[in-house]
Amino acid sequence: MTKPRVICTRKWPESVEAELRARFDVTLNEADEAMSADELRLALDEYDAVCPTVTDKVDAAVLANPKRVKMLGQFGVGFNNIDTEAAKAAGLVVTNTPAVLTDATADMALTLLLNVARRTYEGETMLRAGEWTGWRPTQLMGTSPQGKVLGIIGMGRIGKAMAKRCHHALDMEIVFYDAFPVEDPGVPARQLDSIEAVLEAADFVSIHTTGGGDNIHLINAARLERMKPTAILINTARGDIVDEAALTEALKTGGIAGAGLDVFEREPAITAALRTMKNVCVLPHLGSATRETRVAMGMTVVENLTAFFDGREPPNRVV
Ligand code: 8YV
Repeated sequence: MTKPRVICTRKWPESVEAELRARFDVTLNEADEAMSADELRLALDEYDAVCPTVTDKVDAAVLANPKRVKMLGQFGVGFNNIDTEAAKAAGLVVTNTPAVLTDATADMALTLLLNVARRTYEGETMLRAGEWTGWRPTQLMGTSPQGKVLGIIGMGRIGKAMAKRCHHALDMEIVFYDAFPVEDPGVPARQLDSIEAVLEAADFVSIHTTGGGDNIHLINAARLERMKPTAILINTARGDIVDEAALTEALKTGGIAGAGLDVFEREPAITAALRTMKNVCVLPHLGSATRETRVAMGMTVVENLTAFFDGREPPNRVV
């Protein structure tokens, strides 16, 4: 029996690539260079399954009348790089990799929260530039998270994992917004009935909702104005959830105190303002970047592909 033809758009961890080779007629991306729209279109014509990542824009134009592809096995929990309506219209099944990256992403949100609160990235930059002249009682004073309010936007798996960390490790009070009632937030936490209410109450706001669609610029200028001038915004979800221009303005004018960003509106481009402002810690989309997590994400794609080509329902089908 001929094996299904599968293509990965980027380089994946070696153990996952070995598993893919064993199960499928797979084309890997040794050079790890992003594919162009034309290359993606060609892949949809020549492969049974294409496995994209956040860097592949699988939009309606790319998805117009594909000749061969039956499935898109996204490497990642977020899939706003894929036009799911167009994929559905083309009769494709789309899967993602939830759950396995929950802890890694919450760890990164916590890393950013502490980094911005304690100004560690500023200290490191100063040291690396050879500018440390010695200890002073008032040098790089940050803010203590203990007893402060954490506001979570989007109380799914990652939001709950962040709440758990901040409750247990930092003694923070938790409030959150979610479009749906959340019966069990996992730790003591109050669900508020609007995003505004969370923004007004919080000393730290951490975003854990999906990107794209209605969530584009969910955090806009008007909502940023609701935040305390002492508040810090953390985003490890998707860059398009926050209006970056409005955020930059709020950070420049003291509308809010700081931000920790792992995701950006036009990745990998980052504005000069965000790169240079002292009250912003920027990371290159590292949320799920641990060896263990990336292997688990890859193996989840392998399970989804295997189920699909065995004629079973893939465990993580989103379309
Ligand atoms: C991934 C992520 O590394 O899974 C997600 O949604 O944001 C990241 O952790 C990336 O999206 C891979 O496609």
